[in-house]
Amino acid sequence: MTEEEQPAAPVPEPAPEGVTELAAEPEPAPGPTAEEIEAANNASVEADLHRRSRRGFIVAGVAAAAGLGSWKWLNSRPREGGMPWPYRRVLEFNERLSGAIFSPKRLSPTYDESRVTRPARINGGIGLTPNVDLENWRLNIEGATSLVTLTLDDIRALPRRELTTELRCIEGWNIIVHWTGALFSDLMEKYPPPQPVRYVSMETPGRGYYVGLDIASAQHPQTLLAYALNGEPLTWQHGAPLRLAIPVKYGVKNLKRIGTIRYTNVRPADYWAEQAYDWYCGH
Ligand SMILES: Nc1nc2c(c(=O)[nH]1)N[C@H]1C(S)=C(S)[C@@H](COP(=O)(O)O)O[C@H]1N2
Ligand SMILES: [Mo]
Repeated sequence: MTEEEQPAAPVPEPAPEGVTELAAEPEPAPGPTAEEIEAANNASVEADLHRRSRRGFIVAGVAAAAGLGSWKWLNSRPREGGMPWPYRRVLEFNERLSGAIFSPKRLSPTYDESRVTRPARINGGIGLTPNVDLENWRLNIEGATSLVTLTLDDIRALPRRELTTELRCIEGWNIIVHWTGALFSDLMEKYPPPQPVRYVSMETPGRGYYVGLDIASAQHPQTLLAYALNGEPLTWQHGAPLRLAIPVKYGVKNLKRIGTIRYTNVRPADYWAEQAYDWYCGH
C-alpha cells in the first residue's frame, strides 16, 4: 500500500521525551494485544527458525503482525521512531533473532588435524603489502578505557588456543585450516570497553580492508586472533603478523593483518557489505 492509500485517520506524533502521551488517540479498534503479537511471533519463530533466511523472516514477521489486525489498526498505533509500534516491535524482535542465530552456543564444526588442506589456499590481498615490518607492527585498541597499543608478544601472552576448522569463502570453496592464537574474548576481557558495546570493528593498518562484527560473534568461543596457520607463523599473504579467524563467518570477515580493533555501538562499516554482501556474512 502506498503512502497516499493509507487511511486518513490521524497518526499521533511521538510525544516528546518524558512526556506522557494523553493526546486524543482514536478509540482502539479491536486488535491483538502486544502479548498476542509477541506470542504469535514466538510461535512462528520456533517453527521457522531453521527454515527461513533472516530477510525472509522479516517479511514473514511483518506479514504475520499485519495479518492479526487491520492495516488501519496498525497505522493508528502511536509511532515510535517514525513507525507504528507493531512494526518497531517486529524489527526489534528480528534484531533479537539475529542475536539468537549467532548464539555463542552454536559451534562451528571442528576437525582432526590430519584433515588440514595443504597447502592452504590464499585469497584476497586487499590492505596487505609484501614487506610487513614485524618489528614496528602494533595492535591498537580503540574504545577501551584508555588507548591500548600492543605488541605481538602481548597477544602471545594471552592463553594459547588451537582450532582446526573450515575456512569458507563466499566464492564457493572451503578448506580445513589449523589456527593458533588467542581468543578475542580473552583480549576483550583484559582490555575491556568502559561500557558494554554492540559491535567491534577491525581494520588493516591504513584501513585498506575493514570488517564489522556483532559483539556476540566477536566473543564467540571459536573467534581467534591468530598468529599461526597450520603450525607456522602467518606469511604476509595469510595476514602476518596477526589476523582474525572467525569460523562462524565466511572468509570475507576473517580479516588478515589486523592493525586496529575498535569497540563501538554504531554498526561499523564493512568492506564487502559496502559491495552489497550481507553485513553479517554468517553461515
Ligand atoms: N586484509 C585482507 N583480509 C582478507 C581479505 C583481503 O582481501 N584483505 N580477503 C578475505 C577473504 S575473501 C578470504 S576468503 C580470506 C582468505 O584467507 P587466506 O588467504 O588466508 O586463505 O581472507 C579474508 N581476509
Ligand atoms: Mo573469500
